[in-house]
Amino acid sequence: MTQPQRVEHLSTDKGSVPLYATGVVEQPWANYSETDHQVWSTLFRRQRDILVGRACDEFLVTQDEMGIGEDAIPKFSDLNPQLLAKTGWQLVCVEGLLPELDFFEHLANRRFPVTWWIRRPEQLDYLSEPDLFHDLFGHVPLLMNPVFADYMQAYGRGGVKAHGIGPEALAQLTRLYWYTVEFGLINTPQGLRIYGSGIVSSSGESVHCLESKAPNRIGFDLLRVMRTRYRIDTYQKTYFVIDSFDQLFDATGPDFRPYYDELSQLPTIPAGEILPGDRVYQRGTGEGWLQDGDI
Ligand code: HBI
Ligand code: FE
Repeated sequence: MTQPQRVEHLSTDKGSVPLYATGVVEQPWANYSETDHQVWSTLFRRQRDILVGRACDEFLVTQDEMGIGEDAIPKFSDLNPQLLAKTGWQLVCVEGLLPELDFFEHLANRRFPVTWWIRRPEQLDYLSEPDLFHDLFGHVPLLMNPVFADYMQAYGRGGVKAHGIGPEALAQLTRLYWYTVEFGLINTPQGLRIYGSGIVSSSGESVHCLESKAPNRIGFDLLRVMRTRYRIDTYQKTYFVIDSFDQLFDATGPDFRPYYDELSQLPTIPAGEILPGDRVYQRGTGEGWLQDGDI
């Protein structure tokens, strides 16, 4: 274990790029300031309010079950026993974004890297890189769900393979993560619900993804997803909707090698495009659309 350091940005001609760090560190829990704990509490309360009726039950139930509370930043060492007992996953503490292969290897071994630092009060609404709130509030609850937990491990194993195949395969597999783990929606008898961590950790996008008229909501199709480009700095133009976590797990069960071969012959799809054959969902929460300009 090395001492944690705040990961800084590097100014380049492409803009501000986060520096990657590989180390697993000890969560410096005693060093969190009162402000850090307040940021956690504020974000936690705000998101839990917004997510009732918007996040899927699996997410809300597992979050309660885990014992993540609003009072203070949780200690990873307090969460690990429940997680280990339920699905065999464990949290490891990291300084920030990891190189892809390191990230995949953690997932393949049922370890989820959680960033130790939390955003500043002036960054409550938006941050371009994962922090503790995004990782812990957004990603960790569903690791308590057995099917989702297996999907994440399978994804990590697939990532290690794709990394060995080449950059195109890696880009295609990364789109799958983006449109499921980060920005996925799920269809339920009550209407569409959120499960993606990039959405559940964002107050604006939690509403936008379900209630705005602007984005497309398209039924999940593996190869379609792997061809769809995305932006990391705006709300998504398209969300893909699964019917169940079993569907997701089953669709991604086969070896992806033939898919990569097939995809190498096909063009990528711009984020906002609808294709013939797409199953487009017309409704969000079932409470009607907001007016243009509401969001
Ligand atoms: N590292 N800590 C961390 N968290 C991530 O979500 C993450 C990462 N490294 C790479 C990465 N995500 C992406 O490349 C995903 O596409 C897999
Ligand atoms: Fe994330």
